[in-house]
Amino acid sequence: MTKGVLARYRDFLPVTSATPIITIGEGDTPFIRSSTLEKELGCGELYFKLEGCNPTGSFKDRGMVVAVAKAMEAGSKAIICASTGNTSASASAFAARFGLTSVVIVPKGNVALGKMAQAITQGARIIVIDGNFDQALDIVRALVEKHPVAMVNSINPNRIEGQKSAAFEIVDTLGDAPDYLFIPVGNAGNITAYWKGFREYYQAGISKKKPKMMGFEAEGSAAIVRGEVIKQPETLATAIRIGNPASWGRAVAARDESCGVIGSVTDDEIIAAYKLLAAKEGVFCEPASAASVAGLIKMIKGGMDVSDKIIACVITGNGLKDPDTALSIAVSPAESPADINAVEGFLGWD
Ligand code: AN7
Repeated sequence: MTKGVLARYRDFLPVTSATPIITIGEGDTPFIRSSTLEKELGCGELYFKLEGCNPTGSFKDRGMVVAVAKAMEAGSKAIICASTGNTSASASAFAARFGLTSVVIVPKGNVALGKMAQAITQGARIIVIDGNFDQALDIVRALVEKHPVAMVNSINPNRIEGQKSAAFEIVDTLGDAPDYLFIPVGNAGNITAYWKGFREYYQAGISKKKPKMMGFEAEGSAAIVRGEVIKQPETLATAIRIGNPASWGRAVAARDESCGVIGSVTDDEIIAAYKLLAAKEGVFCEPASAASVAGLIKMIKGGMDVSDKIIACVITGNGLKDPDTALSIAVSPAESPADINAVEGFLGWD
């Protein structure tokens, strides 16, 4: 049986004798070596951490399992989050499985189709606000001051605790930390969590080094890069369409302490990386997830030499979440009569 994050890493997590060791099968995701891009880009070794293989299709399950276990331990009957989609998909799955009520506040028109489908089918109480993620998060912060409901956004420290398990898994698999960790940045919880995980394993003597943390925001939402809150963030990578990252300061600390970079990539660069991952590696991710690889490509084009470096890119979510984006940039397939000769004609095989 799949152990799950709480059982596997309990010594590093805020687990007490009263914490329920719950799981939906999260964690232990594939860490695969690049077949093509490693050589084409000139990397020493290039790996992808496939977080879209978590049960609800994104890395959020790792943090949610800890946040929900601690909420249950404290006697909560309901959980609430603001979300660009994946947090709501994860929260509603845990709530459904463990008998809690889930409330999710999402921005109108900017949540990918699959994520909405998950939250709806898993029985969340969904409020679609006429506003963006940052406004949704402000509302959730105010609601939890007034009502007895547990907040499961990444400002809940238990979310960060669970998400750091992905860094542990990378070290457990590689035998040490990579030289560089490339990761998309939205609300900046995940870069915070990875950095915490790499630091803890280093301090425990399990790894000999710590990676440079390389976080990438979407250009239209690049608050950290620009050094100012963006009131109207824009990007087709809706998961990271966030203009006032909650873990801003901790992302900057991760960058500075690791001698890393927080940069930005354009939507065109995101889509180019998204297509490359699908077409050259067979990795179908959601657009936001491709920001990690887009950042790597941008840095290499800018002159960064990684020919003897070990690089890990976090692929945060599954491409099936966002079929609309996939189809909107694809060439429509040929339509043929149901006839072998016609099909051969289209294939050029006659
Ligand atoms: C696929 O679901 O913020 O920098 O509300 O879904 O930790 O925010 C999602 C974020 C990257 C950014 N990749 O991570 C939400 C939400 C995917 C994501 C991010 C998100 P953070």
